[in-house]
Amino acid sequence: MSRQETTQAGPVSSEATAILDGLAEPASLRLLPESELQAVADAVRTEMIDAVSVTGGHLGSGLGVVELTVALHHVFDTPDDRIVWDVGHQAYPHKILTGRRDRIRTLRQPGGLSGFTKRSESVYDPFGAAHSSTSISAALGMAVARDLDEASAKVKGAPAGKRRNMIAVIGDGSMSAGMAYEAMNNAGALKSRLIVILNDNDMSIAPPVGAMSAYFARLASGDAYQSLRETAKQLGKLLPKAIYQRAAAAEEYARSLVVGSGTMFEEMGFHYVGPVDGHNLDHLLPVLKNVRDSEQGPILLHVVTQKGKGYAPAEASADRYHGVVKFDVLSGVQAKAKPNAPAYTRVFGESLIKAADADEKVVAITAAMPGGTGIDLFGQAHPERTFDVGIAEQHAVTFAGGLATEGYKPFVAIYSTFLQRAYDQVVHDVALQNLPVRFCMDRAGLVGADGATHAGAFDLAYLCCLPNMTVMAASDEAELVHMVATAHAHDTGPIALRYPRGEGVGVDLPERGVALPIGKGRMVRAPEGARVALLALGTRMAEALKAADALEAEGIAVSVADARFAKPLDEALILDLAGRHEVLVTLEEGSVGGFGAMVLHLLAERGALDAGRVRVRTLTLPDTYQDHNTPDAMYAEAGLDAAGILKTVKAALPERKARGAKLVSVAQK
Ligand SMILES: Cc1ncc(C[n+]2csc(CCOP(=O)(O)OP(=O)(O)O)c2C)c(N)n1
Repeated sequence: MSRQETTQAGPVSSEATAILDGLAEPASLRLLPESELQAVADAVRTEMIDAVSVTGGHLGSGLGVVELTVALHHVFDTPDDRIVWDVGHQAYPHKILTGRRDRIRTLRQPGGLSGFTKRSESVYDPFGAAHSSTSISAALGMAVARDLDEASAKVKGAPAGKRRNMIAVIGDGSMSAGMAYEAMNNAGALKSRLIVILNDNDMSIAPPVGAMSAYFARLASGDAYQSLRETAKQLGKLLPKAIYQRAAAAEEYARSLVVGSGTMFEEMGFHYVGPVDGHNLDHLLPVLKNVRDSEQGPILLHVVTQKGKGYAPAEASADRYHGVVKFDVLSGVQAKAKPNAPAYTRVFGESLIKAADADEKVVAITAAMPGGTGIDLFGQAHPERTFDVGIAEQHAVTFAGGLATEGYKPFVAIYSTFLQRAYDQVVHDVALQNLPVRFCMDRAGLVGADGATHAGAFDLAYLCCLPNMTVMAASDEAELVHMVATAHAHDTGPIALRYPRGEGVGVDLPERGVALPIGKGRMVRAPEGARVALLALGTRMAEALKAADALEAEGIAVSVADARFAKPLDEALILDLAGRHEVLVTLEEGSVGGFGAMVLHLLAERGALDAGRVRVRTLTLPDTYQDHNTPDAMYAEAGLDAAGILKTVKAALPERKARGAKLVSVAQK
């Protein structure tokens, strides 16, 4: 079967995966004897590698939890028992086992399965995710809802419902975020029956950082363990007596388990169990059963796994194949396309290095995304001024605020979508105090296969409303170089710059960036007698120029301006455009409530709309969460490609009639 056919036709029904044919739902998996579960795991692994080789996506994380996923669905009664996968990027094996195997080769493809967990996709996904460290909070909410239901049934004398389990599975990287601790703090106090599985593969996207990571490593190395006899005794306290006696007799039980007392988790009110070898089903299964049957309050089960397990190229790679494009299964070689222009991320990283070469006050901060943000490059040049704070965006922002108070020039490089998590820190810790923190938002606008959870859609709306904030968007990679220089020079308050995922447009890069005048845009095209003005913010400029060409070809002259700043606006430029054109269209790679809203606000305030002479249209992303697709298709859906711009302009453009005749729009003709 060719690759193409494989993609269309669903699972390869090879010998290696034949055992999965009879396992459409986890209920069938639960009927299998334990002795067959390793064969199921092997088949899931084969299926997953083959599927991701054609779709691309997250590979290493899923490979590391294959045995854990099989064991969980065998031991727990899903979907009544809830498994909440943190981030959800490791849930491909879970998708294969929960009725989605026939669509697994549509992962991240247009119209296909999401690359994360999604409630609307399956009843086996009780909580949607993609941003990290939410699983313990969500599972605790579910556990408390169950407890309230049970209490209410008791009061009403209704029969007790089914005994249900709530399980959060969270990686060691995701355990670096504050939310995980906020949830554990609450869970320890509530004493609700909740199971947290710490999937410790000693990796985040990059190698994990921080004191917690070192602590997990110490726990896993066994230094903190008690004697096995002591352990068995302590574990017994968690379990109903009969089960304990049975379990205690099992050799693997004693072999694999240690209950730590005095671990940080114990201090927080959790029963700590582990570490357990997450690839050994003989160890995992009895432990999970014991944890399932325990009547005790929150339990933390520490499972040690290997990212990329079972696929040699992944095991051998530095990032354990966290995220991959299509690849050849035999060699593991990825089909990386040759870039035509440098990526924005690289241009940003290199520009920042130059700024830091000349100024020792420049420091760079990333929240667990050194590679994704270009801070890895900066780290090679200036390691002592590079700070990877872990998945901790809130901390990253306030930490930058602290640095700024002492005269440093912090550049916080966080994807637009992840900066959402640190909003109050942006407002309260930085903007309100007018601290010169530089927010560098990679992945601004639509990102494609990662879908709605990762769309950098809202930063313009959530930053432009903040007093003291300056907001810029680069229209090409040369502009980005200048905007890094602008952010460096702007030391009187916070400033944000946004740029998209992927490659630039191929313009020449200046050797050095030059600081731009704050709040000034630029005219890109200013033909005589233009009736239409396109005012673009960011990289929609390329589509604006295409649309302008098409209109010119029809004899409609078009002015094109690059706003550069969403805040402060170039008032003179915008008022001039509104005064001289019949149609003014704003363009942005962002949600409603952003740049277009700022422009409308200005025009309304200045009375520029009062005479009704200019027709203003604001092109933004739609007021929906767009499903994953290629960015081009998503922008077309949003009407933000050249064709969409053309359509908007034509619908708005009044037709020229004889003097005195009523103006009607071209589209109304
Ligand atoms: C709030 C937030 N910040 C950053 C990310 C990007 N991200 C996705 S997975 C990941 C690493 C997660 O590491 P871990 O929890 O250990 O899981 P593993 O991939 O190692 O299985 C990061 C940083 C995210 N999803 N959410």
